[in-house]
Amino acid sequence: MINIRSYDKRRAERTVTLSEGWRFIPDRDGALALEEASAALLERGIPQSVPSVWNYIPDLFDYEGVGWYCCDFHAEAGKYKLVFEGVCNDADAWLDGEPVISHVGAFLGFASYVELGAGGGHTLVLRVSNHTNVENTIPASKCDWKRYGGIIRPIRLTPLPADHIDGMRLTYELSEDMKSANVHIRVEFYGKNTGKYTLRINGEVSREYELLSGENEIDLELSEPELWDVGASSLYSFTLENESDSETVRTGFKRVGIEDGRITLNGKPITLKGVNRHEEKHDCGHALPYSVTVGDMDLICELGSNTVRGSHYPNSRDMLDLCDERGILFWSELPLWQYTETQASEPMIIENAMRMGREMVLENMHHPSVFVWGLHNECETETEAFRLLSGQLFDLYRSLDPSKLITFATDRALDDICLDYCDFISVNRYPGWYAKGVDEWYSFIAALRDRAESLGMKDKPIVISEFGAGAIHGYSSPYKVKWSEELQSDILSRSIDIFGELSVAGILVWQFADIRVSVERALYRPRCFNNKGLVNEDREKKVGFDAVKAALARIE
Ligand code: ADA
Repeated sequence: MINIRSYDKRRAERTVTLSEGWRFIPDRDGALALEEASAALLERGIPQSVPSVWNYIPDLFDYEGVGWYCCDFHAEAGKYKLVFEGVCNDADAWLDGEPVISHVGAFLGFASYVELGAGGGHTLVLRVSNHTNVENTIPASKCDWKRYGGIIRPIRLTPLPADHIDGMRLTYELSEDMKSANVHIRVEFYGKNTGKYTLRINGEVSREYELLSGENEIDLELSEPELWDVGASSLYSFTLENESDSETVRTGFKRVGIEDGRITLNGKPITLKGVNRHEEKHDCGHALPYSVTVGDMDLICELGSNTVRGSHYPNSRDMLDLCDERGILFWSELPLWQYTETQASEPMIIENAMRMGREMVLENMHHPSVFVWGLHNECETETEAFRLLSGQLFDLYRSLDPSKLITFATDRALDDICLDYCDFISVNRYPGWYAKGVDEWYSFIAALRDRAESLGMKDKPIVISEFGAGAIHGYSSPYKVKWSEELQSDILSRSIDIFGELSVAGILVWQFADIRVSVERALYRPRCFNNKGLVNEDREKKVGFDAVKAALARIE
């Protein structure tokens, strides 16, 4: 198994990030073969740096289809690991004219081992497609965000010694009193016979291991681990190294659970407070510079959040690292957004959802911030087809990573037949904005509690995974008219006060920032943005930001 990311300092120092010198051409018919595309890239390729989306190239703002990228670089002969941290959506890659890897599915990393026969100049070519349809792609063409195309996350090339390790996977169990942790490390050793490696924990030598060719298991006990917690980010690095090779996994120890209708973190009840956030900005799409992610996290912390829902797809390593470091819980989900019964019965969707779900878990499970895997969002979970798919995904996540919770966001909780496939019930609802008044929350939550009790799920916590209202930044109205900042602020703070009265287990505002949406939604999304952000697309605060901050501070 090839793992996607390595935090290892020594490997990072040798790693080349292929960020400059790229060229791009659109392939409007999607008909070009590698040779033709390579010639066209040489002749008229548009200079690009990577990560980026193609939508900001003149005339390509709404372009959906196929695009070709190439990059010339220099490297010595030898073995390398070539890591693609994410493209939108599908990719085929060739190195010096030879196919290296194909991958289907946006927002997930993939990697390949490559052998460079000679040192000198090399060429990497990528065919990227952001094609979607309503039948069998994930995401589908129906979604409430802009369908960007491009290489949205870094591409890295790491030299590997002839004998090397890869695919380090760490799991742990905390003892009942959380005073010790049993740690299991699985790692592949690629070498002829055996390899001597030293294990370091936070830089300190722990002990030596003789790894055998193939898969190895290391078990150890750690006493008195400092727990990772909200606002207290104790991180541990586990490094296996020798004179020529090293690999590191960074993680943290925590226990999430459900007790008496509450979510617990390290044995203590916690109310989730925070935002839904799209990894998007109006001038760079999903290819966010690190500085933007840091700025977003500063605002999220300033709001008094302890949780971010990465709606609606797996987020970048930058974002998860920052959540790990700042002690912010993270909810990770697949972009199965408003899928229908028909889609859930489509073999290709089921196959891709299962594969992408597996990839999401294996890629992100070491991040201590990740506390819950999300199955899907606002799907037809009143149907048998969704019961089947939800059950399959639930079993997959639980078996791959039993240390985290599982949920899905439903907008039909009173009819939902999949609620047994979540550890806490997550509801999306917009009283005060799309329908009825904010006070509808009282009757809705009462009805939901009755239903949960009748299903034998009385103790399942209820989290408000989405609520909100739109506001155009700078649009002020004393009458609190639709789209005014005052109305948004009012709906949000009144809702939060009601959630406090009703003692819900979590409150996640829709949404952190205004985002671009797909063009067919323009007639009911002013400016072609989803304007329910607490900040606008330039991260300027709306009136609701401070109101939400004050309201969240009133919640225990
Ligand atoms: C849904 C959906 C979000 C967004 C929101 C809205 O709840 O999950 O992605 O579209 O509605 O703004 O209406």
